[in-house]
Amino acid sequence: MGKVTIFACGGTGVNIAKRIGDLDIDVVFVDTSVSNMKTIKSDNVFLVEGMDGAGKLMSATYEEFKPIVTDVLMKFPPSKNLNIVVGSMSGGSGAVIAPLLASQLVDEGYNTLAIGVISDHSTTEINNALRSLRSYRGRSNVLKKPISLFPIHGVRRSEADQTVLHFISLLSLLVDKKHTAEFDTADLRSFLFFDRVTDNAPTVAIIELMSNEAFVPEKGTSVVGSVLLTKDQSSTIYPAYPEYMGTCLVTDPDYTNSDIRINSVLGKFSLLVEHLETKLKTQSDQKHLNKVRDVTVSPTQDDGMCL
Ligand SMILES: Nc1nc2c(ncn2[C@@H]2O[C@H](COP(=O)(O)OP(=O)(O)OP(=O)(O)O)[C@@H](O)[C@H]2O)c(=O)[nH]1
Ligand SMILES: [Mg+2]
Repeated sequence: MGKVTIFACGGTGVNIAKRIGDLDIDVVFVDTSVSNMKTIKSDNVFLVEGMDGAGKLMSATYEEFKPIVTDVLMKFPPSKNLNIVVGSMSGGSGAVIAPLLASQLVDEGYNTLAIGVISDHSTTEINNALRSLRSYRGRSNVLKKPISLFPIHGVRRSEADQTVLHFISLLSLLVDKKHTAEFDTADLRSFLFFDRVTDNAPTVAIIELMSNEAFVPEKGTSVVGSVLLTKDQSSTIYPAYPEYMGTCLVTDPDYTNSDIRINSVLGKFSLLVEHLETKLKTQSDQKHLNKVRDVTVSPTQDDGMCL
């Protein structure tokens, strides 16, 4: 087993994870679609039987996948260091598989981070994203465990994919003992399971990346944890100060990034949900205003045919 295991869920998860070439990352592909899986040159494939895609209908995936969530983790043992669950939140497969898998991993005590790509090209996509987000929150409530989610939205597909790949490379650096110092698996654990080291109740924390500069958190939000990725031992974090902080010192001479701060933010989840709800309401208001024209027909035949 490598240092990191990625569970790539649904079409988007599979597409993005196929592009990961790092030997220290194990990728497990989980999908409902036979055609998506055909192109994968790996044995780490879990196909949800009895389906051929979900056609963006989340309930279909829920029925089939819920009873077999733990089968995935038995067949493909999770990483002791870090597990990343990635998929679209706007389709019918990844939007269900990812929250079920991520919450199961968290419940079993594994260091886990979910990455969710949100697309908003249609009402269905926004609705699914909201359902998937609420599922993360609902699972966190039921399990009484914190879940860390890195959402990506408002960007084009290629940029979203790039952001996911960049974030995965940063996360794998966090557990890479060869090229870093000072940051242990236990530090990552305290960052993810923030309820153990702070007085905050478990909920869904939103993970964000930023450069190490002073900033003021948005109203209604609070930075519960931060990890500073830096080459410079004397670097320190700029305010806002988090409740928990870890420093990961990058010793790799080829690392060229300037200081990067990974934040875990409480309250931001609500802002994201509100933002998507507003988008949805705008679309439904427009639909209301712009009534679809219809025509009245008088069939001549009993079966509805008009002759
Ligand atoms: N960023 C990104 N977005 C994608 C990609 N493929 C599809 N999408 C978008 O994500 C949404 C969900 O698509 P998929 O990820 O294929 O959905 P799924 O999870 O496989 O679910 P179903 O196809 O309904 O079974 C689509 O409506 C697209 O807008 C991809 O490779 N990258
Ligand atoms: Mg699909």
